[in-house]
Amino acid sequence: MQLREKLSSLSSRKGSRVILALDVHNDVYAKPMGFRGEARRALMDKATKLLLELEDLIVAAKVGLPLALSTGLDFVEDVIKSFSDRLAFICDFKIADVGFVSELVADAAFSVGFDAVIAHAIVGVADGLKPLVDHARRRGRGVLALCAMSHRGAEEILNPLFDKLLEAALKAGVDGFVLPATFPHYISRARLLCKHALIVSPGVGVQGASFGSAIRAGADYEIVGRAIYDSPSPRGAAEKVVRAIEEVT
Ligand code: BMP
Repeated sequence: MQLREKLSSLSSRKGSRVILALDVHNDVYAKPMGFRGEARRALMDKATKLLLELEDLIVAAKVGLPLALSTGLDFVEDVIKSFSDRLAFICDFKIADVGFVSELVADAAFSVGFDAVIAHAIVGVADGLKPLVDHARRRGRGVLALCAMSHRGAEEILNPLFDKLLEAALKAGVDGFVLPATFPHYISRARLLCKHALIVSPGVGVQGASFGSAIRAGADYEIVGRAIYDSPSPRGAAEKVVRAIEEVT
């Protein structure tokens, strides 16, 4: 099933629009080599327990470099295999390279079972996003394009290019956009320009935007990391996000 349909079917089934950013970490590489195995196992345990605890409250897990580098992709593949009927998996390596290399990275992600990869739209269409999107399509997977970011520095260089980035992403034929809850006007504008686009949005919770605010601005899903996994009660925190989103929908 394509990412969009998978997310939407899981969302209707669970009554949730939450994507968990699974950035759990424990400084594996700061430890001497002989102790890394133990640290790695502890981290794998933590990630697996979180997904077990939250699987009915979230529609997807977004896995980025912090977890993938610490545990390796074999572990990620095992996790995807165990949960793929209940969760979508989005690979967030923020690919930003020439098409050939982007395809190599995406290939690794797709081979371990990810439904989609996130790529920077800043690389442009020709020999950048386009071959990546074509490649993903051939493998039946998706590409989400990052067209604006959530941190303050994004407003210095990247976000002022938003219209061009969105246009490039559309031209390349991506499946959707990653847009910041902290600057919701980008979400509203994308929704206005592309009524049916898939929009996922980080920046709620620890980064300052309120839960539900990205959905109110026009996003389909909110990406939440620390506010859930760093909470003393991840389940309680996730329930709070789900409720806040319900209130605005
Ligand atoms: P948190 O809720 O802990 O702030 O996590 C947000 C997640 O969204 C992180 O995985 C981060 O890499 C990602 N993200 C972001 O915060 N801003 C962006 O503009 C794009 C992102 O992918």
